[in-house]
Amino acid sequence: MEKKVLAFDYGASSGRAMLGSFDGTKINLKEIHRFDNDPVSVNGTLYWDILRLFYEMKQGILKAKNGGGFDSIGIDTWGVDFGLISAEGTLLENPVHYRDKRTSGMIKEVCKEMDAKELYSISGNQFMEINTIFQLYSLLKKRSHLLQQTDRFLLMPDLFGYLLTGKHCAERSIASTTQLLDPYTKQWNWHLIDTLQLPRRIFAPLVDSGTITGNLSEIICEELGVDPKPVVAVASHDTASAVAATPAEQEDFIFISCGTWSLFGTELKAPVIGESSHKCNLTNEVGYGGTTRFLKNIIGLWMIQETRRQFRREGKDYSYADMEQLAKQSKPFACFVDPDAPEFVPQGNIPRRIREFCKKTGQYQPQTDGEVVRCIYESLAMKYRYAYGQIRECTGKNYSRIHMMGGGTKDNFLCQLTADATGCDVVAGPIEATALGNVAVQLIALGEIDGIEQARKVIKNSFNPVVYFAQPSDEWMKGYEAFLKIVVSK
Ligand code: LFR
Repeated sequence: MEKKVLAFDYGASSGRAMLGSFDGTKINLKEIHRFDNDPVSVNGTLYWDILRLFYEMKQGILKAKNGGGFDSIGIDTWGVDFGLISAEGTLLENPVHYRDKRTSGMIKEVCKEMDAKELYSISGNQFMEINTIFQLYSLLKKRSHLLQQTDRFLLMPDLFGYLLTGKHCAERSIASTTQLLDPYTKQWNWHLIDTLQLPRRIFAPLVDSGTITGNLSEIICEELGVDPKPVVAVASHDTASAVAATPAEQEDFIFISCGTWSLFGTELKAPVIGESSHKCNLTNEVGYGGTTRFLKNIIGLWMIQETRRQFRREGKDYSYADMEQLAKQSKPFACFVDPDAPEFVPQGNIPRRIREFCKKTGQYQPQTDGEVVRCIYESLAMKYRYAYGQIRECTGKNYSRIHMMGGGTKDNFLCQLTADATGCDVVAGPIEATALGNVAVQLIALGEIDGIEQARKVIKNSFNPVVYFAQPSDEWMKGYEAFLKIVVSK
């Protein structure tokens, strides 16, 4: 009998409900519902519109019910963000967006309690202001009354799971984006939590990816007219789901999960935490089956998305394809930025910040829209090359190809630039890696697929990859040297 599972995949700019059907050899994915995820700024704080997002989840469930039913539900989302739940089970405020300024300066504050070297050695996470640890610390320092009223903090996929089932849990892949999880034991890092004086009670019980955490609650079943189907805590960090779906044949592979962020890394059996990984600021996150995702978190297509919004604010209604065309028509290697410079994280006028960055670093300042976009594309590709070198240095391994997955692979220009910059062939796809990973882990939990290796074979069977062959050149070499100067010297 064909199994049907419902995967909710929430990204930082949009979300969707995908119905995955499995006939024993292939997964067929159907998008049944898509919606925007627009954060809302209120009195200077940037929030996620959680009730709207939950409303959309209910619409997805209704559409799945009316389209033939489903056997289980799984949810994956972006990392680090969370909701605060009171002892009565209510949400105390809207979850705050990781791009909100509340974490500004918090790395320094936390490092007064525990020095950066020790913090890295016990967390294995890349230092980024967006991390949960810095969000919670800012709450403790600036709004401790709110933390006092909190019974649990639930990361986004666990929060949606709670709204569906009434059960609290912390799935390990998403918990590993907090910087508060021990990467070796995969338990909450109580020593760190106590050092920062965060209340222990707010940390929910941890569960492995693939655990059935409960059934749809009575109230949901009644409201939507559905049966109490199981909810599976999949590899609920979107990156973990995407990597679970990598159609790799070799044990050692490089992936780029490419969307709002670009996650560049590899899958390992154990964490790599040492001086060079600290120097390179690489992260160790937990994957399906307790694997380690060893990666660099790169700002990704956010730069393109936010630039498009700026162009729109200026009355220029470009599509992504238009922007790609403009970039292609512009002169290559004119200037570079470090996409991960802090000024590119918040919303706002990215083209202006690019020009300021170029001015500050003594480079040509891009004038036309095409030049701005070309600068973003090439800088991203250069940053991939940079991360590639760091991953090789820290793992001591060599890799022959890059698996590029996610929505960003629709962008042929970026795929080709990635191949040319890194000198590695790029195998692009699946575009829907995250949803496929979500579906596959549900199918494993339901006993329909026999483990992750079989899941990867099924996924490989279910789509056609596109290969971009590397065409490295002297121009790329020279361009990379120029890029290194601005990244290292800024
Ligand atoms: C990708 C992602 C990254 C995380 C960033 C912010 O969608 O989940 O892994 O660092 O979003 O949460």
